[in-house]
Amino acid sequence: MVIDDFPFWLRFAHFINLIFIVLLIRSGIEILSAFPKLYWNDHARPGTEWIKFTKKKFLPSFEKRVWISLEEEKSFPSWISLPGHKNLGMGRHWHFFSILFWIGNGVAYYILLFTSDQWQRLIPTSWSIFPDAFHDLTLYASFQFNLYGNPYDSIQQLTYFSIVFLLGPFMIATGAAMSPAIGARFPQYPKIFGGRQVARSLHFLGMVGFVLFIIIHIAMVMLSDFSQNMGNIFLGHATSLGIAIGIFALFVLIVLAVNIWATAISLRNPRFVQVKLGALIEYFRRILFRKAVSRQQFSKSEVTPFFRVNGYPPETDEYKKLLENKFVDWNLDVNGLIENPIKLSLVDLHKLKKETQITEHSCIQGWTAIGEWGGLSMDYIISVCKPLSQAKYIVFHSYQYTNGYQFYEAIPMELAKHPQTILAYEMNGNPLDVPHGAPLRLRVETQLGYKMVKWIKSIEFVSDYKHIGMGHGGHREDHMYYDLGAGI
Ligand SMILES: Nc1nc2c(c(=O)[nH]1)N[C@H]1C(S)=C(S)[C@@H](COP(=O)(O)O)O[C@H]1N2
Ligand SMILES: [Mo]
Repeated sequence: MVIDDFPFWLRFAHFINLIFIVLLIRSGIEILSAFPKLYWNDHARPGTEWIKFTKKKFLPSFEKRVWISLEEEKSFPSWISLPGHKNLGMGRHWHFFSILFWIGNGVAYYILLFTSDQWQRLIPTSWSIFPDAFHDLTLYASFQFNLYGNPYDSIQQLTYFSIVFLLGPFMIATGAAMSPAIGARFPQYPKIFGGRQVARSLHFLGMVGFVLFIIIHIAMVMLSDFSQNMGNIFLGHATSLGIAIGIFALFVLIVLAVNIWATAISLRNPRFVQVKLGALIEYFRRILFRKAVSRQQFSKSEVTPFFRVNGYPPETDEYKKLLENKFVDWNLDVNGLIENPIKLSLVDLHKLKKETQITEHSCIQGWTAIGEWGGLSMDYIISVCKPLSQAKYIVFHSYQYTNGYQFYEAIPMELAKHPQTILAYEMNGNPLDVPHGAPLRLRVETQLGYKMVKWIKSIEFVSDYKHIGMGHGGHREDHMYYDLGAGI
């Protein structure tokens, strides 16, 4: 069966796909660089990775000093990752921005494929495809290519089918399995893959699959009938060698230009990228995750023995004194736009109803750990404080400073009311230790770790976060250009 020329929409979708797949791969490698180790289980114990792209030492013990996961970040060069040089925040913005267009383009392509006769190019209609493919393979092995591109040979059809209908959806499925909001709302979902670290490893292998496909695909386009192929890809029909070379050069130039521009703007003006791409991503994130409430309940046997730490413990005299006195002089100061400002000591907190939960923690860098947390519900604090109607966000201020800036994070009021949003003073049945946030830390189980402020000093109800810090909603948003919403 020979279908007519390649229609415009098919060629256009192929081109859009090319642009965004390259952005996805490069930004994905950037995300990998923030935690360049891959595991087969969610405890992600240092030393048990099946592959790593770093030589840095990292010990699974805090006996001598606290090791923090930011030390595990690796700097990749810009030619391989977008934008390179430890820019996880930027990498994520480009990854999620590109996903929107890649999926949108993919959906349009699927629809047009099946509402026209073009699906016949990709979907095998006879079992003879397998013996045919074997036959083609023997020809390939002797470098006899028969790829006139229209119709595809059996190997092409099987490969394209696998990429379009298997690998593409697989990447979406494994990507979604890494989202803390999805995992919190549907704890069974990541378990389909064997947990978030397996999903992360598979997502990486899928990326390798895409890269190999792209290399072989381009090589085949060049090695078999080059001018016919380039003509089909761009014009819909065969063309001359001169024009084919021109088209190829045009493709390369456009892909290069897009990538150089995206890299340069991310390195020079990350705030611009954060604000612009972030706004679009946030719009979709709200629609998808606004209603996601954490329903996690792992069992005690699933608790992670070595729970990584992020952020060095506070060094201020104020904190050290409190620690020396075992926090008897510490008070949780709750203030801002509320009817009842309160101060609660640790003893007071212990008298209140205790919530416990065993949940999975996802750090934005990529590691996970399962822990049991005990403390009081934020919803209870809210009900006691009686927020004024203007109060829209709750800001958690820490005793800890990083490079001279006080750590804080803001979360929307609705998120604070979720049942598994708690102020924890206990971890795995013991009083919270210093590395993990003593005397009190936040747990917001649908979010990434950076939202969960440790070493809490005060809680402030505000109408907006623009006047706090640099005004982007948290220390990590201000200084590392992380996303405002931390559900993915
Ligand atoms: N004050 C403060 N809180 C913080 C951080 C920090 O650097 N300072 N790091 C955050 C990040 S990025 C993560 S992943 C979690 C880690 O919690 P853990 O150290 O208990 O594992 O704490 C969060 N809370
Ligand atoms: Mo983190």
